[in-house]
Amino acid sequence: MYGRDILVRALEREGVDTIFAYPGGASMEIHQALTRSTIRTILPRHEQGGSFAAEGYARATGKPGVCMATSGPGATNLVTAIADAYMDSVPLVAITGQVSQSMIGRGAFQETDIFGMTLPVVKHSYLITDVNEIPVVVKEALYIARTGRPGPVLIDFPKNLQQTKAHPKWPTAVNLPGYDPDKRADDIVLNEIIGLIEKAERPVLYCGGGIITGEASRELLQFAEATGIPVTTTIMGCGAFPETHPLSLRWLGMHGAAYANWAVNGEFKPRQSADEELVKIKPGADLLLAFGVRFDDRVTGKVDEFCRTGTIVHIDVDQSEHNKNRKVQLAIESDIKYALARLNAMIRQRPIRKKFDAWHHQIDAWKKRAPFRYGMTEEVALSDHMRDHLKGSEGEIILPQMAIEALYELTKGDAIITTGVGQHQMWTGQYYKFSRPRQFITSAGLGSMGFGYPAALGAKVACPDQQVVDIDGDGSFLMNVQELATAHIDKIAAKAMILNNQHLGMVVQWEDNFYKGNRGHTYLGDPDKRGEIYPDFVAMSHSFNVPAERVMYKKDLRAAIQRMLDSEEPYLLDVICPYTEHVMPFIPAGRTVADMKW
Ligand SMILES: Cc1ncc(C[n+]2csc(CCOP(=O)(O)OP(=O)(O)O)c2C)c(N)n1
Ligand SMILES: [Mg+2]
Repeated sequence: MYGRDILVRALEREGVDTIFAYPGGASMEIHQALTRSTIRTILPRHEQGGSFAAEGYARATGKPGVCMATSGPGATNLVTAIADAYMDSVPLVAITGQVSQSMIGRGAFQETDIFGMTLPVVKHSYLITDVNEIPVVVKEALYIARTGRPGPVLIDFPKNLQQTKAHPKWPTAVNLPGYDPDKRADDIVLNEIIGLIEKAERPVLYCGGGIITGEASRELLQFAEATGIPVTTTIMGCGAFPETHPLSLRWLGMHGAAYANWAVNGEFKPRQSADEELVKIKPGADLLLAFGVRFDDRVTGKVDEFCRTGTIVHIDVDQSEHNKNRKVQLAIESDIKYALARLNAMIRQRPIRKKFDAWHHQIDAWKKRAPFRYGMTEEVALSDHMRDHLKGSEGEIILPQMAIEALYELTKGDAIITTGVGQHQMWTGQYYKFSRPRQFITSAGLGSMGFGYPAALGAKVACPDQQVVDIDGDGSFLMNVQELATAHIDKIAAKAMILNNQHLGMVVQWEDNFYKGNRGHTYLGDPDKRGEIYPDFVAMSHSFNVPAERVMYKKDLRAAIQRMLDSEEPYLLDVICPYTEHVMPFIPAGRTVADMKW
């Protein structure tokens, strides 16, 4: 077999059913092999789209997503998704064609050192140097990508080896003596956690994407119910614990629920500047069970003040996260599903007697005081959006939060949702309540605009029977708008609902807060025709043969969303919203819960 065929056969043998691949000189040999394969090859219209789609596939299933590009510019177009997968621990295998071995290092046409370029953002990488290595490399790459803390793996494959013949030997097992992803906490240390719970008055579970990648949601639900400990998640953890559950505190951090931030940090007298002293009104958690999280700055704010007076227990499969951002009292290296299952077994034998009634009472009071909420503001009423687009129909304005709530209701909270990056992303987290893992697919750590629609395509390919909707921003959507072609040609019925505020809304929000509203290139419309919506996403979508419509008035919103949901094809709904809304609550970067606006 030729090297190209061995690679494709190896992928088939590992159960890969889909690859998002864009060809070129250094990878077309492999595309030739793919034409004879059972693997579904999807041609994105930009390698970034293909690699985000592979991430969407991986995030929706937990199986590695696979993408491929040619050398040079094709390979560099994959870098953003590789970095994205690294930040969010997504199993991604990126295959790149490389120039022939004799040309490497000579500045050959379309040569880049993609191996070197991506080194800081991969879990592992390979440059194939011998045609006989291919079966082992492919098996290892997929194994490393999905096990332990998942992440991206690169395979760089020189063209001459694609064209070399060999007799493949298929390995039956991986043999990686230096890599042991199967970490298990011992019972002694888990018992210590039970002791800490027995002693605590105000425990909180702070759970992240690790619960989802570790397939530990069921165990988490059992543990929370058996102990009565309230659960807050990170954005990556949304859906790890049902957000409609009475013990749910929703998500925490910069734009998270005020009550989640108070529960973890305590409630403080609101202060206007960081120079004012911190005055605590009510204490927060005295025990924080941090499971499958990494103490990201968007969660902690000023890290020294994060859960300042609580005892913190950190369980993570990746030891390098322990004491990295926040010093903790007890760090445990373990698979989280294993640890939670053991804890549950111990609790079954010796139930926790504590009830934490006073704590639940306090949390209920906080929840009542500061739910996620929105309404008309003076800024919106006086905005040029009102003047330019809604004159005479002011009462018909569609606020972005309203559109998400309507989508939540009309999908009965059951859709897979992807997003771009910006205000719409935060509001999606707030107004769509996620009840199961892998339902909310969002670029959290890297925050890559352009992620939403291609990720929706990948999720829809993986889960064809589910409704998949990308809730996007106008800026973010435009960054990979070409993927409407992929959707139409490959018949992938992923929907896009654009919350079109004609602005880079999140940057506008920061301009309003920190730069006196001075606009620094954050308007996306046509400054000469402010009364028009620009660009015309509906016309653009029609040019791709994707049905689309625009909705401007509240009275038309629900019916328009329903038409989008009923479509058996991809569909674009352009929802025109004001840009003057701010995402609330808001803790400015590096600040504390005392600085939270809500
Ligand atoms: C690739 C990339 N470039 C720039 C940014 C910085 N950025 C973060 S949010 C944002 C605005 C996004 O605008 P839009 O997609 O319209 O969403 P909105 O905030 O208006 O809802 C920008 C420019 C980013 N996150 N990603
Ligand atoms: Mg916008």
